[in-house]
Amino acid sequence: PVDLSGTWNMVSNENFEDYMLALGIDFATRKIAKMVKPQKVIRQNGDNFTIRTLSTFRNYLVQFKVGEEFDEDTKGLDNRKCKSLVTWDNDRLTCVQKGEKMNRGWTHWIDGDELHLEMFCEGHVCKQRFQRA
Ligand code: RET
Repeated sequence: PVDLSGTWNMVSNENFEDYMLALGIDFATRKIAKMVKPQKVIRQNGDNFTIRTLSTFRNYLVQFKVGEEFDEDTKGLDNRKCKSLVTWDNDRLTCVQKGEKMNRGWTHWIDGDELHLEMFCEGHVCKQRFQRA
């Protein structure tokens, strides 16, 4: 079974600016956000997840149970409300974030010793990779 748990440091970040633009994130936030190298701290306990995105600028926390839709408030990012649902798509942890923005979500998977994260919104895709801290 896949275990995403751990502390992960970002090693690459492609197209983040585009993704943030698609979300309508303001200029000042984008300028700072693209400079930071966030750390992911993931706690996986059966179907229960806590995912922390930590940076010197701002943090983001999301907690959910796989297969159970939840209300997500993207506070500090684009400040929207979504109905989010996370499921396993084979070995990929995949989230659909239903709301004002079309085709919005993300997927996490492990390849070798790296954690991959793709985040998408309205046709824009940001690709991030992380290595264990
Ligand atoms: C930071 C810094 C402040 C501004 C923005 C950020 C973006 C965070 C993102 C987090 C995504 C988290 C996910 C969690 C679930 O797995 C780095 C907090 C815009 C996009 C996908």
